[in-house]
Amino acid sequence: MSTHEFQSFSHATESQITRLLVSEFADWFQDCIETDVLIAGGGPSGLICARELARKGVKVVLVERNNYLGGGFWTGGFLMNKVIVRSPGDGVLAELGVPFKEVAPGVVAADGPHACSRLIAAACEAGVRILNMTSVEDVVIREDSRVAGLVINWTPVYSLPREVACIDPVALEARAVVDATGHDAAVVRHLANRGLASVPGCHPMWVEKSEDEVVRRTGFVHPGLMVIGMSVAAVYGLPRMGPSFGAMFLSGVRGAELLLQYLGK
Ligand code: 48F
Repeated sequence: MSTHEFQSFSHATESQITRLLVSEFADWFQDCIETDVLIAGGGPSGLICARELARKGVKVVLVERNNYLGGGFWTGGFLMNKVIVRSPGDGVLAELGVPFKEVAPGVVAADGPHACSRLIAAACEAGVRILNMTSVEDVVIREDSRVAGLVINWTPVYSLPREVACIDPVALEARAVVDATGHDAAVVRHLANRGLASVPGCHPMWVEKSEDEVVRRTGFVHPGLMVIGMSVAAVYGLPRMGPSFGAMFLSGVRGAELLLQYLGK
């Protein structure tokens, strides 16, 4: 794009822009209220799972409490902008078109911001609907104890004093819910608080054991509720893995495969 022959911007008044913003958002949000799959958390596992589902025609809404997506995937660890991925996780980097280099046998390094932005773009391009600045506050439960949705509120609400922000949340319904909130396992914790699940938390670091186990244990932990990524480690008391991301990708992919079966797709 060049500005050599720059002409004025097209006409639009302030009120027109406000109206368009409201109507565009309202129409879009209406379509988020009932979905096939609701994913809590937009880190690497949540994003890849959402992308895999959406590209197969599943309607997916991803709820992320921060303004930005990507979770812990922007930096590889210790504020260093390189991400390490052990094989076979590098297959996902290759598929996303992220440049990487082999730095040890079966171990690759990529640029964090480049890898993370590619992953976010891939999820958007696949059709994932993203609600950022939105926090999961609770779950929706049905008589058969199935998790049938998520209770959400705007994240800024939680920063306000209680006497100022007595603001009720709203709920979204889905055929399946995924906890991809990382170490917090925030969705499963809502069940654990009612004695319906437990979250022992991660055990000390042991990358070689943890990555394999996280992928193996990815799956449903309660009717209607699946865990992927580091939530798996938190729920099963697995060792933490530190700054190695292959298991986050493959857990997300595995979760998507299981969800496709569950949804009969
Ligand atoms: O923590 P996060 O990146 O989880 P992940 O996908 O990947 C873990 C790795 O980044 C790394 C690791 C292994 O390599 O140990 O930590 O399992 O992303 C979790 C996302 O969930 C959001 C949070 O802001 C982050 O972007 N999140 C957490 N709690 C909530 C939430 C909540 N209550 N509501 C909405 N989003």
